[in-house]
Amino acid sequence: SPAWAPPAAAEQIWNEFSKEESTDEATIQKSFIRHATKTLARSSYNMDQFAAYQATAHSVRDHLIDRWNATQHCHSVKDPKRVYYMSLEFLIGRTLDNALLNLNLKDHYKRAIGGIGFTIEDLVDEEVDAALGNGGLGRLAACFMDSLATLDYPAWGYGIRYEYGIFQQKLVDGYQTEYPDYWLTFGNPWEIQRLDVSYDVRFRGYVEKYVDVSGQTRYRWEGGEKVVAVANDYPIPGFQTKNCINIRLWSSKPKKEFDFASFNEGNYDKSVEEQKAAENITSVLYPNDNHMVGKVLRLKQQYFFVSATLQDIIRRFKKTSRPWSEFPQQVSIQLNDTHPTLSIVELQRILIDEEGLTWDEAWDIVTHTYSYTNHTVLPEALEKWAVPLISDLLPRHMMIIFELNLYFLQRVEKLFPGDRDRLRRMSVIEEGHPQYVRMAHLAAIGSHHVNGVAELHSELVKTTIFADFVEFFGKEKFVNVTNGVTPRRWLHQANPGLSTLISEKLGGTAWLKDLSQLDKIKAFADDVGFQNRFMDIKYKNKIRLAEYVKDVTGVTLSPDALFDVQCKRLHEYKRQHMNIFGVIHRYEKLKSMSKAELEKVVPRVVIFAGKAAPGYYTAKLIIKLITSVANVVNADPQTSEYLKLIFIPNYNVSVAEILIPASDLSQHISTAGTEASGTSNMKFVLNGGLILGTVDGANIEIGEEVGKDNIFFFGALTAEVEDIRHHQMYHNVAMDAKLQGVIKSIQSGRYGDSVIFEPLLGTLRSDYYLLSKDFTPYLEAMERVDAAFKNKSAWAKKCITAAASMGKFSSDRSIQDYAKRIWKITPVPTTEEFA
Ligand code: B1N
Repeated sequence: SPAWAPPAAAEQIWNEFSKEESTDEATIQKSFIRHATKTLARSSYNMDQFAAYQATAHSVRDHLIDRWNATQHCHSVKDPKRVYYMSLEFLIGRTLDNALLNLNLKDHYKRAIGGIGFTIEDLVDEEVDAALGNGGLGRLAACFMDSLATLDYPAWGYGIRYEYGIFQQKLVDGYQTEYPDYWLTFGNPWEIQRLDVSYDVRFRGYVEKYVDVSGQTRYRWEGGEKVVAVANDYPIPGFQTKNCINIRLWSSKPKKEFDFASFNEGNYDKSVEEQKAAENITSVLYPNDNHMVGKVLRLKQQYFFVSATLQDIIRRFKKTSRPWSEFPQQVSIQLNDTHPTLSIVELQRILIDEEGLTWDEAWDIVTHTYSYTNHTVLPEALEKWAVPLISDLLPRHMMIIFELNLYFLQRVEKLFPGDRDRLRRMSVIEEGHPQYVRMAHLAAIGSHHVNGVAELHSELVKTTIFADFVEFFGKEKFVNVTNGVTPRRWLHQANPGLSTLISEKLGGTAWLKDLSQLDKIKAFADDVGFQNRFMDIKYKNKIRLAEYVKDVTGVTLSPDALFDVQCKRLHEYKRQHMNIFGVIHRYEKLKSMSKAELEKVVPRVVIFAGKAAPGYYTAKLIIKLITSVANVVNADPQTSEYLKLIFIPNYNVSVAEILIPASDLSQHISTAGTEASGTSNMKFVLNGGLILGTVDGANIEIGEEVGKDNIFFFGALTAEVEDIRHHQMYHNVAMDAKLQGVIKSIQSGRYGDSVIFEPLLGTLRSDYYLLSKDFTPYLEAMERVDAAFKNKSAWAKKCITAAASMGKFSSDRSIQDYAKRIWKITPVPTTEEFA
């Protein structure tokens, strides 16, 4: 149909009412009341706090939508190269407070909502987290969207709208139990359902070979079953810019609402079966972090998401009638790990089967479009899919994978003639019964750049999993982009006290868009007045956390103690068990001390938080050990002044926002070479806490920035780990004596029936993660921490210096790295004429 334009008489009214509403108090109040009464159908006698949150959210959403429309209009007119960030996880957390701060509306809403008789802080707390991710990988995607929006890049996020996010964790008898996270129960004001944006996605079926009019042999994928992907949009506002980008999350719907034939035959079950199967695809997020589980439904999720996303990208590309050869100049697609790798195969399929390009033309476009981020080198996390599984679900894709692998191996053979073992190592196909498709190989072959997420990790990527690929493609293809975090959420929003202090000293909030300016705060590190204010903010944050802990666990904490935090997914490589063994060692030592000795001890609060994958037995046992030790330690009057132990249940983004600003010390103690980057390490230091960590991941670069006096390093180095493992394997190496003492203490039954912990203690026999080797150095590092904490002013100086050194770790810097070196895109500010 021809483009619509309002009739002359309506034009003025259209222009007036489509403009962004003003932000004076009365206008906000009117908008709140309009949404309360019209959108939510509430009246003044049945408004509760949750309804007030919803009304507020809807009124803020109006602002987001205005900016979103302006941004889209601007991008359509200017038609710049865009980046598409494909991720199966976006761990966004709450939106209200973040949107208010990014739109610079917080104070306006505070007053307006206050005037109506609600408190904005209370309303913010009513929101449930959008927990569509497991941990660091998903949260990184969310930080990246904030930076892309803030820096005015023309970008889209694409993912899945899971109906169930990461499970909710409760403790029952000290064990983790999982409950479904049905986060959409009361609707979601932050999403815009786009029933008009939908695509068919095919599964199974068969491949037909035919000869086209020009005599070419071609293939087409036919038959099978189709489901529909429907778009749901999540506007992401930038900080202090009109720019507002979009995360588009797909949900699955049946193609046929209902099988009437079956229904009429009285076969009711069968008639709804298909519908249920279609809806299942986007039902639940797989709760594994750094671990591959080869379930068919997960593969279906991946292809469903890939297919819908590519159709959407191609539709947008085709609007401007450019030739296909210009696709890579208009489109850059970033793969967040290998999870969306089928996208490479799908684009190749579309170009040759549907668009009629030759194989070589198509492959040239594909390999100039994609780039791939690797997030882990742990073997158990690398994705591989059984060939029969792919053949059944995606028969044409399996053909294309074999074909591109053949061409690839022919090129390898040419460069390294006769090197059979090299071909075996580099093949996309792992031979065996069954064969497997190695997704990382596919991603690397189909991408123009592969990046790791911290310096060390990027080196490991080049020397371990992709060593052969570096020799083949050259090292320029393999780059590092160190992760970052958004200072908007992780400082300005989570720690308003510290943000205000910094803005006061730097004369405004510009530093929140250019974190390198933090450097200037170093000048105040020796200033006692500043130290006091800085530590007073920390103290208040510790009180806020203590109140929260009291609320959820009943345990009382003293904010004068050293708050020592380890919050992250439970995993053996992250070594939460080393931490709890250290706590047991400390407790035993306290028990043996005289009163005079005790008085010299630095009181400590050790806090754990994090979820274990539901099927990860050892990780769940570590939680049980922590809670069992906590029960004993917290009830011991002899030590209670000096040691408290807390496991905060259901760790998520909004818990992190309370926890991180309140820590004096945080632990990042993975076995060297295992944690690709870590990102909470950055958040903790940015909030004025120090790190106790191994020489691993981004800890290393943080150490370089803050200086060696302002970080507590310990433990074996990456280069040593393999030798130590080898040595342990073939020699009778005695376990560290102090660790033996800890194990005896557990086996004494002091923390309950020790039989249940035997499988955990058993892992120390082969000790793959080097707990024994690192235990004494770990305890020694702890002693250095205690000694340092005693000198209040010196400690404050360390914290200030460290926090002020964190400029590098803004996700703005990461995004600018990607944009300039990999995506080749430039900012496109949404200018006034579009607003
Ligand atoms: O990605 C983060 C890093 O900071 C962490 O060090 C890294 O462990 C994390 C399969 C993963 N790597 N791999 C995953 C998540 C889900 C899944 O299904 C793997 N997560 C990481 C950001 O770079």
